[in-house]
Order: sequence, then C-alpha cells, then structure tokens
Amino acid sequence: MLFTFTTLALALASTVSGHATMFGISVNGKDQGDGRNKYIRSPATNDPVRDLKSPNFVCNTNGGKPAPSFAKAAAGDKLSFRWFHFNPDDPNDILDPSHKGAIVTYIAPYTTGNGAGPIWSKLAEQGFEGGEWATIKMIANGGQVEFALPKALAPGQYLIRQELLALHMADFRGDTNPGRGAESYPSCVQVEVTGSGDAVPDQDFDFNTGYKYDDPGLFFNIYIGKNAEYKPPGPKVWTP
Ligand SMILES: [Cu+2]
Repeated sequence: MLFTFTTLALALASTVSGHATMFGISVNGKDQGDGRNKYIRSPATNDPVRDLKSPNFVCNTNGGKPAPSFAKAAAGDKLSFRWFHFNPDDPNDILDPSHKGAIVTYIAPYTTGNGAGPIWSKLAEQGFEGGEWATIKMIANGGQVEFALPKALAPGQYLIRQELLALHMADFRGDTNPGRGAESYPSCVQVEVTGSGDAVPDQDFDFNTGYKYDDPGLFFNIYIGKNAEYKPPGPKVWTP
C-alpha cells in the first residue's frame, strides 16, 4: 500500500503541470498592461525549457521573433514582471507551489535575434533567502518580484530576460535524467530605457555555454535541508 502511494505521488509530481509564463510588467508599481506578444516575446506555451544548449533556453520558443513594441522605463526605476499559470485574471493561478526555486534577471543590448551568444549581464537574483524560495515569495506577492534598473544604465533599447528556475526535480542532472533536472522558464521583455547614465552592461554572459548541467545552481537537492547554501547560476550581479 505504501509502495503504491509513493509510486502514485511520484507520478503526480512528475506530471503536474504547474508551469508559468509572463503576463506583463509594472514600472514603479504602475501596471503597464498585457504585454504578451506586445512588448514580451511570449512563447506559445508555458512549458519549461530544459535544454541548456538550445537557443530557446535564452528567450524561449519565440525568442527570435521581435515583439511590436517596447515597455518604457527610466534608469533607476523599480520593475516587476508578473507571472501566471493559465488564467492571468485569477490571482491564485500563478505557479504550482511545488516549483520551489530561484528568480534570476538579466539584461542585454536590444537585438532582433534570439538572444543567443555572449551578450547578457545579470541585473538581479533571488534564491533562498530568509528561509523561503524566491518563487514561493513571488506567488505570495501576486506573481511579481521587484528589481531595480541601475541608475547609471545608459539609455537605449534592451532585452530584459527574467527566468523562473524551478528546482523541484533538480536533485537529478537534467542531461542524464530525461524529464528531470531544473526547469527554466525564461521570458524576454523589450524595454526602452531613458535617463542620462552611460553604463553599458558588459558581462558578456552566454547562457548556452555559461549554464552547465552540473552547476550547483541547476543541480541541487532542495529536500535535504541545505537550501540556505543555494547559489543561483550565472555571473555575479552586474554593478555599473
Ligand atoms: Cu512546471
């Protein structure tokens, strides 16, 4: 009986569709409206991307399809990106709470391409702080997590890529265990930044070579009480 229950629980855990995608952004607390396929290069589904070598890992499955407009923000503004599961009008339909993990945000000079290549710098990262995972805090906060654009950021057009990194199955390496490993939910937002700064993001990070299957930020067991040791993948946060 116990065996049957465990088997069932594992089956459910691996098929649960608690995925998420991005709806829109707020700038200094002001909602900028539905950004899907407007200023967000929205993927066709809310499925995770697992293949670290795929260009889809950067800006998801429509990453190479420019959206028609840009969200507007000023250097120094506080931004938050809102995620949802299936129904963006249901404040409780954000992300399955099994999807414990990190939220990492990057920026690159604007490109009409799919974002592959060494163009990214890290703007913000949240892992396990204050005894809770970033994705769980995000659910409690209506699907949003706030970060700031550096005051010194040079004006211009950018892609900002935010990634939910769900670690509920990351106790197995993603390359050797099909269907397991970390689940990345990347989403790229087109943002036009105003201001008088002159700092150009220059970390030149490349996801397809910089994220590795054995990176402790992607291959990590959240079930053994060591969450306080977790460190998100990628470079240090860029400080202009
Ligand atoms: Cu999921």
